[in-house]
Amino acid sequence: MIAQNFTSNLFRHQSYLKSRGQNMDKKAVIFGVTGQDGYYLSRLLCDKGYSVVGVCRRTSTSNTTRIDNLIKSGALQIVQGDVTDFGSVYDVISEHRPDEIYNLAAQSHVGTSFNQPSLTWDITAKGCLNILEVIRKSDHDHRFYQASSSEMFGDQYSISRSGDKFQNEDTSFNPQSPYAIAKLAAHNTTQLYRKAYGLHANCGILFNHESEMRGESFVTKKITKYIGELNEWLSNKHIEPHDCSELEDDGDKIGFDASRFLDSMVTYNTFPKLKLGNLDACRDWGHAEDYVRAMWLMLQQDTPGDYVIATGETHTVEEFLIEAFACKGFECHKRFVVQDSSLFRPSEVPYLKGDYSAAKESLGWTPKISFKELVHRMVDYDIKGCQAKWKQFT
Ligand code: NDP
Ligand code: GDR
Repeated sequence: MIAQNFTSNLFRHQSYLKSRGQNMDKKAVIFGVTGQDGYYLSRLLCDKGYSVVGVCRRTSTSNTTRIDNLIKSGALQIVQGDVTDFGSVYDVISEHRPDEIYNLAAQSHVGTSFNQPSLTWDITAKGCLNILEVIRKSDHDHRFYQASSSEMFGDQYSISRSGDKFQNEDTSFNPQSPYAIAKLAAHNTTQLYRKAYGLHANCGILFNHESEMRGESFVTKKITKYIGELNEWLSNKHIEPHDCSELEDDGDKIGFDASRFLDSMVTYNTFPKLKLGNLDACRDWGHAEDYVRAMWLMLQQDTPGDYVIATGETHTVEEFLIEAFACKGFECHKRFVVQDSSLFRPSEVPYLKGDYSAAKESLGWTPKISFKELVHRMVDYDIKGCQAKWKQFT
């Protein structure tokens, strides 16, 4: 049965490529295809006519929500595998013999890495080593992309002549979390395999990038999803975001006395506040759609290398909050947000702002989506998503 499904999916995949009149010459394998970047990268490569194979780990419930449409259309072929399992990595690469391999697989949540350091190491560091070892032993020329991270800089930055603080390819690393340590190990291993074995192995040192498809535990998505839900709650009570004067502060909730408006048994309504940790951290936030283009560009170069991918702008978490709440016309975010000490990290990365000059010069890459547009796209998406969900129940 599994073999039958596999064959029919493969057939659909090949028919899809033929129907688009595109060549099936270039093949890519993506580890971490079910994540945010996996979605945007597989879309990009399918559009470019690649034959794309995505590697998914086995889970008890489906983890392919983001890529279901690509799978159904036959554009993306899925195979099972796990980067921590050398045998499955070997099987995927030796069977498909891809020209390009993208390693996006990671336990990618920095906060979680403090609670699950060992798992984070196995996936984020050793997973990369497993892939590189298979590439090294293969008789096929594979180009490799490793998803390195600005978290590796930790508390380090360079200073320009005008006193501006930034990070680029020459800034030193000082990781501040088990996640960042694992990423730095994978980064160093990729560089070693390039130097020692001549592999076309590349590291994209990507700064934070977000999108409508961002995982729900990252701070940006937490904020925009909350705004979507809050907006729905208020509109059901006929309260305008720009006039929330009737709302009462009720500790970690906001309250609303509905007795004057509603013919209902329930006269006092509450809605939870948004719980956040550190609001002072500065991040350089871009859009994932721009960043996956940079990954692909790196693998098209004759010479492999490492590149900082960023926007060159930095904002605090609080500035993100202000921009996001302003999108819907809220007068202020403060009455809806409460700080929760359990969400502060044991050690924090205080300031990130990337200088992407090298990527601009060598890859011709620049970001197209601004901070403001990123925030607006995420808020709009979550507002529409919450409205649609509410309609299902009414
Ligand atoms: P996500 O957390 O959205 O995606 C991570 C992916 O890794 C998921 O597909 C996940 O699968 C997969 N994965 C986890 N464990 C394993 C495993 N053992 N074997 C195979 N696959 C596994 O991350 P993003 O898409 O945001 O990021 C992509 C990569 O880029 C990550 O490596 C991240 O650390 C790195 N990065 C991200 C940045 C960002 O701002 N987004 C910035 C810099 C680097 P599942 O769905 O089953 O959980
Ligand atoms: P980060 O992203 O740690 O930079 O890693 P995240 O969105 O988790 O945190 C950004 C900043 O916001 C602060 N913060 C909170 N963070 C979360 N998740 N939840 C909260 O409630 C909260 N409140 C405040 C954090 O302390 C931090 O300062 C992301 C991931 O995608 C990594 O995989 C990637 O490598 C880096 O970006 C670059």
